[in-house]
Amino acid sequence: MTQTLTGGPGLTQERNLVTEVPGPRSRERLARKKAHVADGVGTALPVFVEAAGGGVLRDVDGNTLIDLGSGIAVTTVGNSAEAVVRRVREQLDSFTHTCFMVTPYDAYVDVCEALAEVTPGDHAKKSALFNSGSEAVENAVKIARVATGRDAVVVFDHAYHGRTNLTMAMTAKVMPYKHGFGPFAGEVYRAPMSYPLRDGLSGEQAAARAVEVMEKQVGADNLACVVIEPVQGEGGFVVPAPGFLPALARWCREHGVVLVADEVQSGFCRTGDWFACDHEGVVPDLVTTAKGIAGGLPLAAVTGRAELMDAVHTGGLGGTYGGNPLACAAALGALEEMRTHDLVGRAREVGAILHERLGALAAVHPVVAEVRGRGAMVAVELCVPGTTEPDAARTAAVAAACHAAGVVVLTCGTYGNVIRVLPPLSTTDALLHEGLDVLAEAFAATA
Ligand code: PLZ
Repeated sequence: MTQTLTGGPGLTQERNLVTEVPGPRSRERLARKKAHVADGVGTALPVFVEAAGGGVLRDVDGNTLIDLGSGIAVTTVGNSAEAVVRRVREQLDSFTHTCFMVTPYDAYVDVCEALAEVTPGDHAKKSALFNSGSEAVENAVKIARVATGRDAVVVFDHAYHGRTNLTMAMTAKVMPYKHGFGPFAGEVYRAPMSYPLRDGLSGEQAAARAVEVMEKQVGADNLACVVIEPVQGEGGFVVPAPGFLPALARWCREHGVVLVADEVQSGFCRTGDWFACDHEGVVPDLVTTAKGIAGGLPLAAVTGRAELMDAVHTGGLGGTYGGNPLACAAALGALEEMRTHDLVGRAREVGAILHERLGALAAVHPVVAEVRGRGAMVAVELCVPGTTEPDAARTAAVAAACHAAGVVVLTCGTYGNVIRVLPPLSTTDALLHEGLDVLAEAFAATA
C-alpha cells in the first residue's frame, strides 16, 4: 500500500532508538507533568511525542517508536493521514466553529450521510454527532429510552462504555474506572458475556444464559436497550462465540428492545469489516462510533433507524461542540483514506500477519492461553499454563520490555492479563513484523 505520509519533517518509517526509553528529555517533561497535571491522569509509556504518522511515533529525544496501539484504536488511518490533514487545513482556513445547533454547515450533514452508507443495514438511518465515545453511548441510551418509553439498560460482563456517570455504571471494571466515583446511575443491569476461553459455551448457550438474566431480573417490558461491544475492547478483545450476537439481536427484535452496538473501538475497518457487526450480518438498531471515525480529532456519533432517532423532541440532542467543523472535516478525510486505500482489506492482511505471528508465539510460550480477535484487532491472553488463572504480572513485564525496546503495546482485560495489538492501518508489513519481533523477544526475555 502506498500512502503519502506527513507527520513532521524527517519522520522515517522505522524503529530507531538513540537513548533509553524514556530518554532524558522525556523524563524532564515527565517532571513537569507531575507538577502541573493531575495524578489521576496516567500514561502508559511516558515518552513525549513530537511527530507521528504511518506506523511510528518520534519522541523529543529523537527515538522513533513502532506504534501497535493507535492511540487506543483512534489512528486507524495514521496519526497524520494526508486526506485528514488536507481537509482539516482547508476547514481551518474557512471557520473553526459556529455551533451546529445555532447555524449549521455542510460537513456535519456530509458525515451523517456517510455514516448511513457505511454502518450495518440498508434501512433508513439518521445520525447525531458528539465529542466522545462516552457521550455517544449516553445519547444512544437517551434515544432508546424516549423511543421505547422504558428505563432499563442491559450491559455485559467485561464491558467498557466510558467514564461519565451513566457510562461508568455501564462499564464493568471498578479499578481504575469506577473506584470511589459513585453513586452511579440506576437501571443498569449486567448480563453474562460470551467469553469462549472462560465459559466454554456455544454462542446459542451463552445467549440463552444472558436472555435468562434479561427476562428474570429485568423483564423485557422494562428494558429500553441492550448495549454491547460486538468485539469487546478494554475488556480484553473478547470475541463472542459465533451465534451469540445474532441470537441476542433476534431476542431484542422479538421483544421491542433496542439493540445498541457500541462500535467505538471496533468500528471503521478495525476488524476487517467496516463494523464488527458485519462479520455475522447483525444489524443493530443503533450504532455508537468514535475513535477511528476522525483520524484523531474528537468526534463521535449515534447512527440508527430513522424512526428511533427521530423519536426525540427537537432540541433534545446536542452539545456545544458536537460535530465541530474541524472534526467533521477530519472524519470526511478519514473516510476518504479508508475508501481510497481499502483499509477493510488492509485490516484483513494485518490480521493474517498478527494471527500467524501471535499463533507462533503461543506455540512456544504456554503462558499464552489464547490468541483471539479479528482483522487488525488481535490480542493474546496470558494465564498460568494449563489454567485460566490470569497472569497479570507477566503481562505487565512483557509490555514493559516492549516499551523499553521502542514498541508501543497496550494491555487490557478485566484481569489486566491481555496484550492487544491494534496498529494503524497505514503501517507497513516490515514495521509490523519488526514490532512483533520485539514482542516475541519480550516474551522470551520475561520467561
Ligand atoms: N465505548 C467500546 O472502547 C473508549 C478508553 C480509554 P471515550 N475506550 C478507551 C480510557 O482509559 O479512558 C470507549 C470504548 C468503547 C466507549 C468508549 C468511551 O470513549 O471517547 O473515551 O469517551
